[in-house]
Amino acid sequence: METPNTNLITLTRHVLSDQIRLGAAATGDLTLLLNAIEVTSKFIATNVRKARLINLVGLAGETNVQGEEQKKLDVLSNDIMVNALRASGKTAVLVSEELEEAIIIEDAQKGKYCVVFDPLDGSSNIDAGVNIGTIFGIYKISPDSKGAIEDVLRPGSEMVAAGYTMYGSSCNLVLSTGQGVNGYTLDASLGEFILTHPNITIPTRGKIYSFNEGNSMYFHPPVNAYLKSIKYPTNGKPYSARYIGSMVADVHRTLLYGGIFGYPDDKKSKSGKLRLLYEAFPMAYLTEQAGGIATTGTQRILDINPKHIHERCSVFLGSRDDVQDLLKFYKDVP
Ligand code: AHM
Ligand code: MG
Repeated sequence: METPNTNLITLTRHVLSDQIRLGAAATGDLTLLLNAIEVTSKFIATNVRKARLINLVGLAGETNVQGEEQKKLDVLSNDIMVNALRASGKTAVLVSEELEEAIIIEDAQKGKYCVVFDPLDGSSNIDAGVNIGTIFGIYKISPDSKGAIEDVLRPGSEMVAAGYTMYGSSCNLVLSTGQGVNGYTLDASLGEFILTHPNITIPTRGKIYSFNEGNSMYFHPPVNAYLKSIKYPTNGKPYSARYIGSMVADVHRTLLYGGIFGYPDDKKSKSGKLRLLYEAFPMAYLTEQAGGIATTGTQRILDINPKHIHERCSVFLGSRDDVQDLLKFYKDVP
């Protein structure tokens, strides 16, 4: 029998070792903040797993058999994140997909980081037991700011960290603090995320495309022309289609196996569907850190200057060569 590893690299140990390496510049605040996110991921993971058993499935506002009001999983996930991030004492501004307005943290608990997040992305998949996830991005407030909305209305390239947790057959947390991308798997018996995917790098070319092709009739000409080119190649094999409809799962697969994920703007959804701040930015940040490209088709995603916290944008991301192939169509087909 194999003896257990006694030199486990947990998420906290790994992030701490990075901070120690950075020396005087690091205060440990980011480590503590990430620790709060890690705890929320464990809480959400455990509730996602037993959702059907404890009446977490269904619409918020519905009552269960005991006549108690149910809390939808995404509401619950939002609540735990807001509570844990506020209590960490390391945050100044919070933006959640679930909340219309940003939360400005009161002085007594204020820190210097801003967290933008989608607490439970892909939640329409919950009832079917399909993978869902939490997405987050982290900014540091400007030196002269006390924490204001302007601190998060900044290009994604200014984020200091981004990541996601995927709740699937295993629970995986994927994180970048600006020095590459690492993946950790939750060991439920230990209650710790263990480093299992060090230094994730996207293959330069993949064989998979991931689009909701049901929207083809609305897609702009460059997108349809590109899709045609990979389905009917003049030489070589056509690409395989994989689309889960859960961004975290579709991007996770793209980071590991390569290929291209796309949710473009189209004739119906003029700005696309995905949210810039807490969906597109964190995933674009991770993609670039893993050596890939993330674009709207006409612009690098991380260069966009957000005007509103909930704005949307067109997204294509993945392997360098695949995204460059797509971009050629944007140049050629107006
Ligand atoms: P949500 O934030 O309402 O869950 O929507 C975002 C999700 C993404 O996870 C996924 O990429 C996309 O919506 C799928 O949309 P569609 O069902 O239109 O293909
Ligand atoms: Mg979402």
